[in-house]
Amino acid sequence: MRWLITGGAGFIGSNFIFYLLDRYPRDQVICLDKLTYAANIETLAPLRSEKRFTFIAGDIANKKAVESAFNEHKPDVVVNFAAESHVDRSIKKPSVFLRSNTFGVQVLLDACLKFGIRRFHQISTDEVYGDFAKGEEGYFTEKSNLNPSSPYSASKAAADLLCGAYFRTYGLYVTVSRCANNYGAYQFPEKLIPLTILNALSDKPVPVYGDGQNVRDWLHVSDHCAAIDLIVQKGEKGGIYNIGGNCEYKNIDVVKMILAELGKSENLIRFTKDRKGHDFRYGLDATLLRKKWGWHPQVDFQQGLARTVRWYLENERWWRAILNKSYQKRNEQVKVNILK
Ligand code: NAD
Ligand code: TDX
Repeated sequence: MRWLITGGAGFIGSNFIFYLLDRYPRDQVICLDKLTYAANIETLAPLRSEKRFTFIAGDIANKKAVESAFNEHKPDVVVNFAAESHVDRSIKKPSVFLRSNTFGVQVLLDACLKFGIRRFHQISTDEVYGDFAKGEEGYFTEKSNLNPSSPYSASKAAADLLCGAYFRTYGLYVTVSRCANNYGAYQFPEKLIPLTILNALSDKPVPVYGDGQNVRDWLHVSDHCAAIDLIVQKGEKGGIYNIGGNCEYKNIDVVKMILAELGKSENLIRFTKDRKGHDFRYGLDATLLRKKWGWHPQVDFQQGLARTVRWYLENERWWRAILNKSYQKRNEQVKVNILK
């Protein structure tokens, strides 16, 4: 099988590429990525001599670039991870989120129709359902209404609706998965877990928004990869699948667990001004995935978190290049060949 993975130089997409090459020794993987600030091309360096892997610099919102990649590489399946993914950035500057996360998906969907792609899978998020307020209980199922709070989650919700429309109107074989918060190796250090690890390592203050009581459901990235694989192989045409971690923690508790793992003092914690429109709790019901195929998370959070802390300790070269911005130079060298 020939997989086109968009956004594969980022956190989850790169983990999925490693997963695929390991699991399917006869498959080919093509990665199309714009190499934004969130990508570090060094993540994919171990694949430089891998004959089953091809990297293409390109923007999913550029129709010509997408069509030229589809035409040259003739993928069987497209899995779209490409997106602007950081909520705080979307609050400051929404436009690029609409362009990449919504318009980019429409460009991909059109290309799938034009090139007769067998499967298109859209990686979405639990954030499209909106949140449960403090004191409220409950879980969102795949049938819950979409009620996104931030420009990021609105741009993702719009893409989900487009996927549904391309299934209904054109009969395209589309699936969508909505996942909880991921953690693990290669996560860009602007997100809560890697930011806390790296700040604590250099004894810098660790920012906790508001009172730290907001809740997130955590899933190790390897469990997310396994779920995506299942959905791509077995998901129904037009199917939507929640991928939950069944692992809810308050932010303050996650931060304290990381500090304890690193042997650092809780005095590093700084409560800061809250995020605008800050979602309180998501609460994802992942019964469908469990009932259909017996999927459930394999990685225990405490062990997965300890393993993630260790990964950052052992891979200083990777994150140091991000902190001192030298990774951008490497990205720019590769972007010289960007599809126009
Ligand atoms: P990330 O920010 O680490 O990586 C995103 C990648 O997409 C980067 O390599 C970037 O260069 C690329 N990209 C951005 N815009 C592009 C464009 N226009 N064309 C081509 N490439 C582009 O993100 P992530 O955390 O790996 O998230 C991947 C996907 O999973 C996103 O769609 C996100 O919405 C979704 N998701 C993430 C989480 C999470 O906890 N991180 C949870 C649920 C869903
Ligand atoms: O410095 C911080 N301090 C803090 O308290 C940061 C960066 C975050 N937070 C809080 C905000 C959230 O309640 O921690 C929680 C997690 O924040 P993020 O890591 O920014 O993730 P979140 O906003 O929950 O969104 C993530 O999960 C869903 C991903 O970034 C999205 O791409 C995904 O769709």
